[in-house]
Amino acid sequence: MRFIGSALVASAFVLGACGGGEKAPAADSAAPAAAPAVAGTAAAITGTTHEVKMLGDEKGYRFEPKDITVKAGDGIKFTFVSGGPHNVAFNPADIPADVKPQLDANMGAEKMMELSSKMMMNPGESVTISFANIKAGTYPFNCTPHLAMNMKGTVTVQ
Ligand SMILES: [Cu+2]
Repeated sequence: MRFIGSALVASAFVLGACGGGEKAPAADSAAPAAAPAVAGTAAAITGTTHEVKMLGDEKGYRFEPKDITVKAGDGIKFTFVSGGPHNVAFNPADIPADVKPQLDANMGAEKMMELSSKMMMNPGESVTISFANIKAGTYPFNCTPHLAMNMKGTVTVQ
């Protein structure tokens, strides 16, 4: 029945479409797609935005400061200073399940994958990560390209 109905609709469309360039949507494509996994919504920074530099020079690859403590609602702006490319990535295995969705949503636009910020290629680029709605704890992070060179840090949320 469904096939016949669609065929009739399609025929009617073809007959009536002389000169019209617009295509009617196929009936079958109107079926809703599978619902996407519900992603967290980024929580806006309500407190202080702290600054962390990302460096690579003769002294090595590093975050400066490498360990930082923030209050609930604060954010951190990570800025590429030298020696990239750099990013900011949390290892999903290090992040508690009840923190992961919110932290992932807070990683900023253009994030590369779960808990990984965009890759920054040039001095002056930055990513700001909100720690709003993140429960108290210490969360280790790293720079993916320089993980093997020990470019690591921690953020402690009070
Ligand atoms: Cu790096």
